[in-house]
Amino acid sequence: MNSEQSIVILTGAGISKESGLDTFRDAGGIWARVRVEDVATPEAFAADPVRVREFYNHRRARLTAANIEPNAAHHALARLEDDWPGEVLVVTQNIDDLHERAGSRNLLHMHGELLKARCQACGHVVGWRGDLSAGHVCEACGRTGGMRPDVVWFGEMPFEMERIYAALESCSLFLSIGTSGNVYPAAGFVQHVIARTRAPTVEMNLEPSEGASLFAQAIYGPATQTVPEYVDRVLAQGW
Ligand code: BV8
Repeated sequence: MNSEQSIVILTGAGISKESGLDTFRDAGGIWARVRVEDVATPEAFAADPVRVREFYNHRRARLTAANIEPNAAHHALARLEDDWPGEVLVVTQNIDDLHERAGSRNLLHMHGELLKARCQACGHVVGWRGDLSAGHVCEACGRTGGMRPDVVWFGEMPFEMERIYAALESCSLFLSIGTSGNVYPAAGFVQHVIARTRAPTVEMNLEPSEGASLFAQAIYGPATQTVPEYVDRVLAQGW
């Protein structure tokens, strides 16, 4: 356990499930109700911006509801960042703000953030907690009609990829928590770590992910149980 040992943690929708937010591919998940092609691609937004904004308005209203709070797994990762002597970086696929609200600071939202909006005309990004509509004016360029959720749709380049790959290539431990391993490039991070480091790779999920066979270790169960237990163990004795 030394300050040279950095930890990279990839999280997905499963870490927020016990906070009351839906996952995508579980039974009853988001993609069981709407099609990716209709709400999560640039083409969908061009074809029917009202429908796409509504899809995110509904999720933003859910996320900002009073009863949605970070859970013990989010808090455990924030505690790991505070107490581990080396760097701890959380790379989340999630667009919710539960990691921040739990206290994580060294955090990258590779698929963007639900509580931000971006102007398609000038690229200006602004915090956004209410509904988004075509009538909203960009505070930077004054144009209307171009405000979109600041999230990464299918076919768009995820954010901060250079920083993420640099962190993966120098980590001493890679954890993947609450993700089904269906979406790239995130689903390929474990192979990147294996190809370039000797770091242990650990999957923590409710059930084996698509990439389960690639991980050196697997811990299955609800994140609010498995993640705090694992963090306690790492802080007490390393890995
Ligand atoms: C891109 C938007 C390139 C915001 C999302 C190979 C290489 C590169 C790209 C591709 C490739 N093959 C295919 C592609 C294209 C595509 C892709 O991956 N398609 C898949 C479907 C095959 N990828 C892309 O388009 C990406 N862009 O590659 O660009 C590029 C290159 C040059 C120039 C331009 C572009 C962009 C991908 C991002 C898309 N946006 N979301 C939003 O609406 O949220 S993806 C969406 O899926 C979410 O972000 C989500 O986070 C992500 C992954 O889902 P999961 O988080 O894993 O959620 P899921 O429900 O699937 O799983 C939950 C898991 O939790 C389950 O396993 C469950 O068991 C577990 N669980 C449940 N409860 C609990 C639990 N675990 C613990 N405790 C519990 N209680």
